Amino acid sequence: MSMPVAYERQDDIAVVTVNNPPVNALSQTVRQGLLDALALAMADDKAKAVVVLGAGRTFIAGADIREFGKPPMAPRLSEVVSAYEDAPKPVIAALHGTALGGGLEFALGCHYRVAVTSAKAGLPEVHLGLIPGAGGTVRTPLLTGAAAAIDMVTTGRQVPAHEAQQTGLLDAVYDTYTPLEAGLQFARKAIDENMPVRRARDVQDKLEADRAKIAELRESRAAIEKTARGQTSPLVGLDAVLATLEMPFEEALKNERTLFEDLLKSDQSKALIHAFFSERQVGKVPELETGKPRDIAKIGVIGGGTMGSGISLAMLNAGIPVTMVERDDDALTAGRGRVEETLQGGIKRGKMTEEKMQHILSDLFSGSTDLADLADADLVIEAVFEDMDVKKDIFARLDKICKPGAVLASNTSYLDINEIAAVTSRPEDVIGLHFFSPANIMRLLEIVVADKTSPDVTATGFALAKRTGKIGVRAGVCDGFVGNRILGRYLKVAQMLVEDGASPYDVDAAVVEFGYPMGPFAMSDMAGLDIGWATRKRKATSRDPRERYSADFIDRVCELGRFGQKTGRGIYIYPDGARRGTPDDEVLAIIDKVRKEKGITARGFSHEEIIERYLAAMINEAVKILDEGIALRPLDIDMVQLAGYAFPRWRGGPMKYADMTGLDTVLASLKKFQEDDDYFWKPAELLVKLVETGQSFDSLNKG
Ligand code: T1G
Repeated sequence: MSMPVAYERQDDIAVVTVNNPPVNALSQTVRQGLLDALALAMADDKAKAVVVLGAGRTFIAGADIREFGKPPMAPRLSEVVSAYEDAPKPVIAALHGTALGGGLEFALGCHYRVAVTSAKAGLPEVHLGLIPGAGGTVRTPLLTGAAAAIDMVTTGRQVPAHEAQQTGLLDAVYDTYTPLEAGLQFARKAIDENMPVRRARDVQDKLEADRAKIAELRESRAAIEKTARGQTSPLVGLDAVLATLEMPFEEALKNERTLFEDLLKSDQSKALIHAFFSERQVGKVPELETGKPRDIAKIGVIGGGTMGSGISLAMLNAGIPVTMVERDDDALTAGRGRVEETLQGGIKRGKMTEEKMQHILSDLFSGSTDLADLADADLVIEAVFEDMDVKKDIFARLDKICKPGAVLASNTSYLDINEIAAVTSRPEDVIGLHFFSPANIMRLLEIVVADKTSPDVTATGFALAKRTGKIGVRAGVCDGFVGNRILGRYLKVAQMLVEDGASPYDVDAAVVEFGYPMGPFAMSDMAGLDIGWATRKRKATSRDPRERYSADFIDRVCELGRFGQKTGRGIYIYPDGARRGTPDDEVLAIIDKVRKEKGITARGFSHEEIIERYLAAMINEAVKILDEGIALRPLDIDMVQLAGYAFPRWRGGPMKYADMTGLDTVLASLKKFQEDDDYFWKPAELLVKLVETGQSFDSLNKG
């Protein structure tokens, strides 16, 4: 294996290259290599300046996250940063790709920072439940001012090179150079102009101005806390930057290190690091060992409604040509209109340009009212009404129209893909691609692998997910696949809690307190109560008589034509089209009436018990899904919940949460609730086995 850090000299400039694919993470060998290279540069009398850069696709993208949780290994990154900062010769960091976390902190220890235009710089430690631990919260504000530093540390966003130059983080940005050329160019300038060794720690001009407005800077705390929704690292990051304004440099570094090490031990950080690696692990499925993704150059989307237009946009935004097929011209015009309206919205929000919108509408998007126009599509995604007969008819027609090898996908959210595949002569080419609304925004894509789906087609689904920036999660065929099946269980718990005495508004409040953006009833009002109502009616005949029915109060609300936000009233009232509902006494009266009819004596529920029941039901159903092979690993279920159902990321997902709570504790809760309702709360067999054998969900992830 080549050395992770190479040293050479080009004329009178030392060049230090970090080569630790794939992202030049600061592993122990890289840290040591950097110190060794610095020693060579300092001992080399012919070297008048030093350039440090990354090989491959990016500058250093951070500390090696895989080292976290293991005993620290010398040298510490902070030692490496200080060694470069104290070097007597000018050191220039030449950035490209994404200079992130410890990578940017290393660059801040260099005396100058230059970048190519496409480079980005960021401090994403906050997304791992951490803060920068090697001077990022101390050196950044000295260079950029506190406000820009607070933004970087608390949001973790990647700052484009030109913006980073404007804030003072970078000293020069080069449009046409390679990273090496950029570094050598600036080093030449530094030598010829005898530029000083300028340490970030000595830059004081912005510090005084910031000290004068520290009270104003503190005011950002409330907004950061609101956005954090229970995550602590953004607030700790704010405190660390503010401490820089009030402490001597060395003391501020020590303060940052203490805060960092506390966070590193926190459950939130362990959960967020789990989420980080799970997001990358979830795309590694057995079918990829043999399956080869098919080329997707043209996609057909059948249906231009909310889902069809959203799916079309997800593909168009990734630069993939789409032919939208609708039943008639009016529907097609409406579908195209939805696409254009969303693109216009993107322009208003500064996320899209007029030029790109025109390119999409003129060059990539086309419409038709004839399925035959999909004859040359490489992939067809059906997104029509959730009716099995309608879907079967479409797939039977596609079977005759589409070219051999075309992938035929349904966006159904619960119907049986095997049944759909069976009407075609090519079941191996049929798959479920379950998008989540809005499909151009939501990252989750459930890739539903039917019995006969070929590995190539599954691999094509995962390649499409990556190409469109989505998180593809493998699911087997069952009612609701992974996400909606679990959703059904915790919605039912919410209903039972209300029948037994809790108010829907209190259930929602407890769930929001847990870290969700909204509770189950506000969410149902937003989606439309009529959807759940139709599902309950669809399942009425097949419902097991042992199953408690606890949705009467919602059915009564629906019978009044109150379907939620879209009708101005549901579980909440939405005066004047407000998006945030207010409690409705009439709903509480309906609930009381149902309780009396059912002879239920209402009792109080603490937020703690609401969450205990809510999570126990979610975890229990998830274990069954795992045991049935519908989901591959516990981390797959975590990713479904994190990417598609707003489970708070700093809790890692329901399976990580269960591991941290203790599977024995979860089992004890289920057994306690089982006394009142054996059918609903019976613990999953696999959960019992895991507790008996002392295993965790994490152990299954590794397996
Ligand atoms: N450490 C270890 N492995 C990493 C890694 C890291 N920092 N970053 C990426 N990988 C692995 C990743 O798991 C995957 O592995 C492969 O690299 C490609 O990643 C002291 C303490 C850089 C924007 O948080 O944001 O510095 O699956 O698929 O889409 O203050 O990776 O192939 O086996 O994501 O091109 C701060 C995290 C760390 C950056 C590239 N840095 N990484 O995205 O590739 S904490 C970060 C990313 C820190 C200091 C603190 C992205 C990327 P595998 P990928 P990508």
